[in-house]
Amino acid sequence: MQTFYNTHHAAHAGQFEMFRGALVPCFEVPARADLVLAELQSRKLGVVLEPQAFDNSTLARIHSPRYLDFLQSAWTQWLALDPDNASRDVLPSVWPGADGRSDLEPTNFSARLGLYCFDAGTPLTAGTWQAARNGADCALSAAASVLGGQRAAFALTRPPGHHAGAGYFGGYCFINNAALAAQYLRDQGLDRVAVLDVDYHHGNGTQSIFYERADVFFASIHGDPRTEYPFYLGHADERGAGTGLGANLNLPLARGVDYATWSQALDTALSAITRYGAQALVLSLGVDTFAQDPISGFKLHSDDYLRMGERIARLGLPTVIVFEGGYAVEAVGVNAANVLQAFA
Ligand code: Q9C
Ligand code: ZN
Repeated sequence: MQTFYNTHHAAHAGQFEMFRGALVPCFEVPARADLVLAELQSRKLGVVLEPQAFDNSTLARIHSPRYLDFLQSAWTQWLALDPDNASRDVLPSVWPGADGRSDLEPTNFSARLGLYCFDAGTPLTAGTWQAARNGADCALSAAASVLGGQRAAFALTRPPGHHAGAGYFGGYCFINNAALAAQYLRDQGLDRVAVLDVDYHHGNGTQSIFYERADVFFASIHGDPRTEYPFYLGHADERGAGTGLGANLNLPLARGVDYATWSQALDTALSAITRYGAQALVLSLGVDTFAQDPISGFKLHSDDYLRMGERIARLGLPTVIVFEGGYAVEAVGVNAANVLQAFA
């Protein structure tokens, strides 16, 4: 399998995220991607490639121009507020809330930051744009590789993407790599594309991007949003809207479930993708379903990722695999590589 590795990922390295009134060290660290790469190389799993460079207009197929402008210039604006900001991460402290206007862009930097970000756990740093932008190239390159006839391709990148919406970041995510890949498959001629999100957290960004569309089916297996992040989206009754009604499938599960229960939801999702008639699959591959994950609540074990990869491969679809979450750093390489190895 071809792996498109983001050689710029470590340019994004947050120091702290807000948790219960304190700044705590980030869970989403550069070592995550390094360890996946090391595991692929030690198993000689396929070939590691540099991505092609795609135009910004490709990103604008998913993200709003004003959001992309903000992301690209945020660090410079942050420094302009105070040169001492060079040593500080950018974290928001004010939001529009449910009744604030989002049609107007405030002039004030902090106000714009809150407009474009939904949590206080996603530090933006000096190299965030560089890392996320190169990650988009990895996802698009993987999609191009699959369109060129490869059975599957892997975008090995961080920061992850599935919590990012058309106009916002959060949940450690800035650019929605899976959505970009799905849109690229559509734009290059496929009529029906499915996104399967197996990260522990609901892919609220991906769901929102495609919610009113019938041409991209979104299925997600995740911790029940009544207790689990991102909380405000991911319920079973969210089935899509307008022409997209029926093209969204959420399979929330209670904390504590193991692979026996989780894999029943996987079978449900895969059957729905088959019934939908997808011509290609984008897999949002988070391995934070692992029993030892420090911020998640499922109980999957390393061997379960082999069964997961094998089962998803049996769908028989050309597949773009995009790396998302997974924070048990020492196991993230083995778990992700198990999915890829069993798939291939
Ligand atoms: N103290 C992904 O897996 N908050 N994002 C967790 C931990 C955010 C996870 C709080 C979790 C986001 C891509
Ligand atoms: Zn996650």
